[in-house]
Amino acid sequence: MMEQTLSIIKPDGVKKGLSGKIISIFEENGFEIKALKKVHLTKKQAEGFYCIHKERPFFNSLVAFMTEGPIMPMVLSCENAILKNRDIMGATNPKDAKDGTIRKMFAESIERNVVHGSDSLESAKFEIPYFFNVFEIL
Ligand code: IDP
Ligand code: MG
Repeated sequence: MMEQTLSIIKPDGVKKGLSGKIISIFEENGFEIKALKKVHLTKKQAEGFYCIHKERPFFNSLVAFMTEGPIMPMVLSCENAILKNRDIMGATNPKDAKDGTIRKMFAESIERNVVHGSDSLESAKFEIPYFFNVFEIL
């Protein structure tokens, strides 16, 4: 089934100049980039995006991290895009991520882990329109 998922290159990835490499990995793995932009989130915008995590102990630190510099959200499309993107990203903690995954190759820590990816159809349906309107998704 053709699906869309939201990917974000987080502030650490943008700052380290990894955006081109990461986009290449998505394209080489058969994803089509349907939308892409660079934005610098406000505190409120980051809190809204991660509202499902608001009770977690790492929430404030996560919001501070996600607002420390620009991010690059994008909409990726392919068959089973949501799961496939999660596979290519690797585990949340880079210590647990498999060889060859983006987080294994580039992430510093469980928090500074370079990329975000929607974890379900439900979250993709919330996350994609958080960043892109219908005219921006080609
Ligand atoms: P995911 O990004 O792999 O889906 P989530 O559990 O949804 O992981 O957590 C969202 C983000 O919050 C992570 O990508 C990471 O940046 C941060 N995070 C998750 N768990 C921890 C933690 O235990 N300590 C610090 N930051 C965390
Ligand atoms: Mg998640």
